[in-house]
Amino acid sequence: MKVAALGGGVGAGRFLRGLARLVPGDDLTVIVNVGDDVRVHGLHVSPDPDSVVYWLGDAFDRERGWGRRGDTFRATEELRAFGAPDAWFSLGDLDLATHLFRTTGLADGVPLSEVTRRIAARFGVGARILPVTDDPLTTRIACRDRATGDRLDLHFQEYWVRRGGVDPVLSIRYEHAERSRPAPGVLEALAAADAIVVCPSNPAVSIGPILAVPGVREALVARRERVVGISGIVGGAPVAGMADRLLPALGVEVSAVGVAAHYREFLAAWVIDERDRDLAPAIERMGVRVGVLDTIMRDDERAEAVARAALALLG
Ligand code: FO1
Repeated sequence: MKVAALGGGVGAGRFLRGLARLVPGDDLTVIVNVGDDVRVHGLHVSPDPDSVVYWLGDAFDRERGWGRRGDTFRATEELRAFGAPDAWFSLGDLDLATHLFRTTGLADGVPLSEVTRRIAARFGVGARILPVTDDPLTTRIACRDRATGDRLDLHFQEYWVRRGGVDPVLSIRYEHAERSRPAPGVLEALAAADAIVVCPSNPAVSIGPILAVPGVREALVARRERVVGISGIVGGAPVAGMADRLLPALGVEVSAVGVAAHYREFLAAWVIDERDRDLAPAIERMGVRVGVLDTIMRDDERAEAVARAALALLG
């Protein structure tokens, strides 16, 4: 069985540990968000592709929620002592090696998708990890400075890490998306998949940029009968991350129904948590099949159960 999954960040990583148990090796293709990618100290940092690789390669720091387990931050501390302007973004010492390897590869003309393949191979990841595009694509957040009320236009990482996600969000845009092309293999994986899974990732800043790459949303709509998603919103709040601060800017209600409605154009089935059981009829009225179970993925066994339920909903 061939499966293509769309995602990025912690929600995806946790779930993919379970999905990869059911769909071993390169029968699983993960199409990953690159809108969070950022240049730090001249290095190309790809947080979501790295998260997925570190999760599947069992190297992720689950406690911190980003970066490599057991990492140290001596280089970042030293950069802070220099007063380096980018030192608000912490790069672990081991993680730095990933960014150096990626940046030199890109400078030598190797596409991001190929560098990502090499990084995934180093971590023994069998699944194919594909950045959605090799082209520039950046998530920008327009917001109001919480202190002054001034309008700000920020890179996602400036909004979230540098300023702590406290500024009221006005709008979200995926810069350069309209000029980007799907990376080699993305549309092919979507066309060949027996199942397409939308991970429980942030719809605004993880799934949104993926869908903004021309051709990707259309590919999902064309395969609607094979598309299942898992809600990352449980009981009206995100299980992880900041979706509650961003979804209202897209006009999306922060609930399992709100996100299902946002995806309905390409969604055949939707997995929700048992705490949201009452929402099932409203989702079914949109023509979307619903699976209800405990979706809190405390460990890989739970993640596998959620993945199994999602695939079963497609029949
Ligand atoms: N998140 C933070 O809250 N603070 C950081 O300093 C930080 C550094 C960082 C470095 C590499 C990386 O891959 C991720 C990093 N993150 C950090 C997480 C990241 O900002 C976001 O959580 C993701 O982009 C959202 O998916």
